[in-house]
Amino acid sequence: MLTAAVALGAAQFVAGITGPLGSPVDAIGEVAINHTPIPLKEFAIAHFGSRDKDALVTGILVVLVGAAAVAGALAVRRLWQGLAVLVLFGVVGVAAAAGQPGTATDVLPTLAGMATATAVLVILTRSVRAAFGPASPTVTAASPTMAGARGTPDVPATPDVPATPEPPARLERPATMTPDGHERPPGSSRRRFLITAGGVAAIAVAGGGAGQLLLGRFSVASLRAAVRLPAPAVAVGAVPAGVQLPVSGLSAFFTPNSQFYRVDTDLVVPQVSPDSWTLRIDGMVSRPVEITFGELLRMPLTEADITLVCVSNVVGGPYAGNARWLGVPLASLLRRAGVKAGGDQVLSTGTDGMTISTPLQAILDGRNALVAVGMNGQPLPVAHGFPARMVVPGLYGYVSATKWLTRLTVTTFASQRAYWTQRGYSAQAPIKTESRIDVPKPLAQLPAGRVTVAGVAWAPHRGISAVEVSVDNGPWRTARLGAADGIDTWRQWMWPWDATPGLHSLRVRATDGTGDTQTSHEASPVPDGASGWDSVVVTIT
Ligand SMILES: Nc1nc2c(c(=O)[nH]1)N[C@H]1C(S)=C(S)[C@@H](COP(=O)(O)O)O[C@H]1N2
Ligand SMILES: [Mo]
Repeated sequence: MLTAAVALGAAQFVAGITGPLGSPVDAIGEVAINHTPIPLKEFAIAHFGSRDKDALVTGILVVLVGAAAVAGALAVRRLWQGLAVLVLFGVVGVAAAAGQPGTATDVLPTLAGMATATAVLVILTRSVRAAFGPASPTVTAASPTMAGARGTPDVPATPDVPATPEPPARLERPATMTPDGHERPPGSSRRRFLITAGGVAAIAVAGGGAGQLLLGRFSVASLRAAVRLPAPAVAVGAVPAGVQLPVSGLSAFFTPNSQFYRVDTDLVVPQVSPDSWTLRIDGMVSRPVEITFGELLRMPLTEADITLVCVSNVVGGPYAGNARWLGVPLASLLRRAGVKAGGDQVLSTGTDGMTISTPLQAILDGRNALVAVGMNGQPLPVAHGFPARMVVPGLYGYVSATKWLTRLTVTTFASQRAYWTQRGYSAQAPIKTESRIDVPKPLAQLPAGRVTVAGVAWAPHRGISAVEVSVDNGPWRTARLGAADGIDTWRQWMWPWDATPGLHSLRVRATDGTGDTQTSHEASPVPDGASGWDSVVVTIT
């Protein structure tokens, strides 16, 4: 286990030099993410929520510690068996790192970890055999100079690294005996083992810590802080009064960036420098173009309030957020490149290798489809796609909201499939009409009398025209709506309930701007989004 720790420490140290994508645990985690069966992914999201990545890394470390324990037990008897397990893990780590969308140097951390671990395993097994093992000809050997040092009891002056194998004649000598035939002071080899082990642990911690510090160099936080966003050419201005209803516990109309849900496949948040970032537009276009961040910021910027929803959001779930975005209309970027006839899909790519397919028609039909650079008055947060991402009203994030955007390819649905489509999700995925009860909380205990039931409802790009609440499966009652800020954002709602003592269930449903009422049909997120009515049960006393 110490060997595994030192392997990770050394790898982390080298990753601090070569870059964050080389960390073997993260690289293996990425492979796991990309190959996780969809039901398991939905399980992880449902049970670990946004801590699913921590759960994955913990799982990998648990497996690693378990395998290391087994490998260590093997190695004490037969070193090659322990080394074989180590090589196996090394090969997996190298393969995982090589498969990442980073650079060729991303395999170096794993190789360095392997090399260090090999040396450490040899040293530790010998030390362990000397300290705890039965007489063994290969482990008690010591050079004459070391034997001299051992003549001084209690002062282990030399490291416990055997320099030369024992001559065959001395094979019978027990482990507790020095080469010149004296009894070794009891405990001294154990002490030496503890010192060696302590040293290895210290190297592991120091390597890991130094790597962590060095990795800070790759952060683009300071570059982000230096970005000055230009004023929009098309501004939305102040939101209508009354978008925010006066209910505590209700989701804020604009989700603060720090509280905005984050969903992506990345264990390591991509750090993309705006200085080297470019956006390439190619495929079925007449003039492929490549645009720098500076050029992007000099184009006329549009402001738009848009609610983003993840397809993995279950009914009543948290993966929806509303923000004021600032960006360049995707349509104008595509027009620059000249879209040729015949294409029906824009395949966008993130620097993390994510691919997302968006219907060309949704980008060109006049809605505020943007390459966004700003979110709620700030440059995009790094975790939300800095320096630039896509935002398209009305479509789930996996078919519209590419973060760390670097390429737009005009193509066809028939010829190319995107990441989640390859994994069983629908290619076409408009956001379903949903409503959520924010207050009261599930299983709340409240005094009888006036209780405010409130929440949010969304049907991006169709708008919300009504929300209704039902108590104990009784008649639907019309809720009061917050003011509408266009059709692309969610809308708050509240309903005053005269609550009587007992156990009650509350349900909510919304009607969108086209007059369609949210379906009661319960669907899980796969393949094109959850549906059904949110409900909470509360106790009134
Ligand atoms: N590059 C990249 N972009 C991505 C993803 C990703 O994994 N990688 N996830 C998508 C999904 S599934 C959603 S729901 C949204 C979430 O955006 P947010 O994290 O800013 O809320 O980003 C989308 N864009
Ligand atoms: Mo998503």
